[in-house]
Amino acid sequence: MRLILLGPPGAGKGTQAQRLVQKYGIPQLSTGDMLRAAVAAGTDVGKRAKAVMDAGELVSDEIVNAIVAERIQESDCKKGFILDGYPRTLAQADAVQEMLDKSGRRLDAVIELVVDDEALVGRIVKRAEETLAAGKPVRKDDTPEVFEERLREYYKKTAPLIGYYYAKNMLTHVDGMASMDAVTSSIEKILEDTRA
Ligand code: B4P
Repeated sequence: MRLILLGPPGAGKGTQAQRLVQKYGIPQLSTGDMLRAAVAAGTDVGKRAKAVMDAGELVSDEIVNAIVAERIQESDCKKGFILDGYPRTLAQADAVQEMLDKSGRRLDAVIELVVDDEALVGRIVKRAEETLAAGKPVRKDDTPEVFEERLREYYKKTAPLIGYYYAKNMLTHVDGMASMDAVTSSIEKILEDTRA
């Protein structure tokens, strides 16, 4: 199964991807996690990405496409994968198509998690407070100010993907305002229908 989870920052893409990993046994390819790992490891990619991520902007297509192209070739992706937070631009969507075409594979579903802006900000503030209370380091991009920029980037660069996948008749919406369990059930239902 090959799936894209689309949606604004804080919509719950990562949360749902982790649950689908448990159920379907396919890997979660989160570009956010990969980039944060590169920053933590101090690699060249990490050094180039850090300031951009801290400012709430999108890392360059060149960097992100390269890390996904490499990751997708690993053996655990043979059975399928969940793309979480990727693609985020039209150029990245074209890159996904190219990667799939090269290997003769296709996407099974593109699922958009729909959540209103006010709820998104509330979730991010809550996550920052909970992380702080647990004595862990808070993500630099989880402040209300940086979050505003992440949302602006989303509407400018990522939202056009909704029309892109709609035109390909691949897009399904899920109410991301519902509880985490309800969102998971909706996604699983879509995936079962896709496979039927
Ligand atoms: P990401 O790591 O992808 O961060 P995100 O969009 O904020 O996360 P997500 O939607 O997964 O929300 P989550 O489940 O955590 O990106 C971070 C940065 O990396 C970007 O700003 C960019 O700089 C860079 N980047 C990543 N990919 C890139 C790309 N392809 N191109 C360029 N740059 C890229 O959920 C958020 C919170 O909500 C959690 O606390 C969760 O518990 C809560 N929550 C989830 N579902 C809920 C529900 N149903 N109800 C209530 N709360 C819920």
